[in-house]
Amino acid sequence: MAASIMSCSPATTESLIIQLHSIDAVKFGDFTLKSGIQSPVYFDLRVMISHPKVMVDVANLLWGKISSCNFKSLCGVPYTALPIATLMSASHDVPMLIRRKEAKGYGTKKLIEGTFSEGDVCMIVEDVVSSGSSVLETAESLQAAGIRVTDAVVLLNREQGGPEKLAANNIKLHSIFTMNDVLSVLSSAGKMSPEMVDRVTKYIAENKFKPDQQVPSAVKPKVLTYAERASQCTHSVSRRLLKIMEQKKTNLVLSADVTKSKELLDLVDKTGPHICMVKTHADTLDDFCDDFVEKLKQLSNKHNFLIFEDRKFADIGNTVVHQFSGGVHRISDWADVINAHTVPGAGVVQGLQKVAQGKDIGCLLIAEMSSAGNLATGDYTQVTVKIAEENPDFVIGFICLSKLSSNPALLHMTPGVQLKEGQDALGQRYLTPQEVISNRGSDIIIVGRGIYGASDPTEAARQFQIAGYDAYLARLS
Ligand code: 5IU
Repeated sequence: MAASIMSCSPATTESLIIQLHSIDAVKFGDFTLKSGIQSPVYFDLRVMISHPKVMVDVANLLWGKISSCNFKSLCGVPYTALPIATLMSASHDVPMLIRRKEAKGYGTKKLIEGTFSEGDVCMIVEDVVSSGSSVLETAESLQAAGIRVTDAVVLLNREQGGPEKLAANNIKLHSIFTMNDVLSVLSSAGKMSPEMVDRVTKYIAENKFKPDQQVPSAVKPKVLTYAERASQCTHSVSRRLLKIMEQKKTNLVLSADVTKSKELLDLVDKTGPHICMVKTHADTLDDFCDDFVEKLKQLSNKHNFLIFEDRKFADIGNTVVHQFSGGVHRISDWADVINAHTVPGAGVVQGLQKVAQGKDIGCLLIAEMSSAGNLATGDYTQVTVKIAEENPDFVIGFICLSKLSSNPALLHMTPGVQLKEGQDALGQRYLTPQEVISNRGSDIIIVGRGIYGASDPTEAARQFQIAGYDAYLARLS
């Protein structure tokens, strides 16, 4: 493995800053930045691509910063950092990943290009970091594909909250130089007039992020309460659900997976005060009938919860129209919430939405699954999130294992929850309410056997209610 790329004498930070100035990648004068701020200094690191030797020096210095870190691949943030990451990748034989700015169309175009396995660690490479948003966006896309991001490396840290914002998201930022380093090197080398040194010093001091000030809300998003989110929802069903969650202090959905309607109704009546929604599998009931539906609706009024039929529609649009509205179960007559796989593409959502027209029904998309070895990962998950975000009139959220979208109107619901982590004999994997809500940022826990399999289902529901709600309060604080 080469120690550095085709460079006779390795560059130092100082020599690189002088080179960047000489190729006009750092300029002094009067500039208006994208943000509208007037600045006496301007960085245009894109010009590096016309100076291969400078690029090589940049790549070598960046590599020197991260050579002791543990990572499996490199991902350059488009555009300037892409060729730099390529140089680092080729010279050190470390595979590269590319994050597309947007996936055009569904299915074929992936957001992350390259070969990777779930759990691989990827190092992000960037030219300039200001608030840290571009690095974070890249990290979020990689993480949605199952790739871990623990570190990022950047040439210029503008000291405008980037390291703090990334640290708040568990990403350590390594940088080669700051604005102050540029100033001191160029002023010592006589490349700036004394007047310009004063102006730039003042500008840096005024614009520098102060570590004692809180990370600004634009930088560190506030976690919203259920009530605040309810007021931001345009869909009536998510609004209703969030209001119930706030009022009843519960984020617990009971998965009532029993096979007799009387048993289901008894279970729901007992646990009703502790839940915000009941999840049914109408096709597993031996004695499903209209009377059962009527009684379930009465209980939903009595205890104030919604009804979620976990039918998992997964066919072409035309077929799901009939599965949803017809058959023995006529789900569209009684369910408040339904769900769908996105295997068929967006047509499944359009078919279901056609039936739901004029009714108060919200749809959840299955973006991730709790079972071992499932295929709802990576690009599949990302495309599912995109379909959800593009259909706010009908899609109210996801079945998932962690927070996937920052849109406050989209609800994240997680099955596979018990009070202890573990696995059943058929591949179901369990996480705790604390892990799901506090650590992974989901909104709702879905619990089946943990409640109906307990000797006292009412007490078990109460315990899950407390554990789930406490985890939500912990996240708020
Ligand atoms: N369910 C999962 N995992 C999933 C999806 C649905 O467990 O990925 I999509 C359903 C299956 C069952 C309930 O109805 O959630 C979980 O029941 P237990 O808590 O008994 O495992």
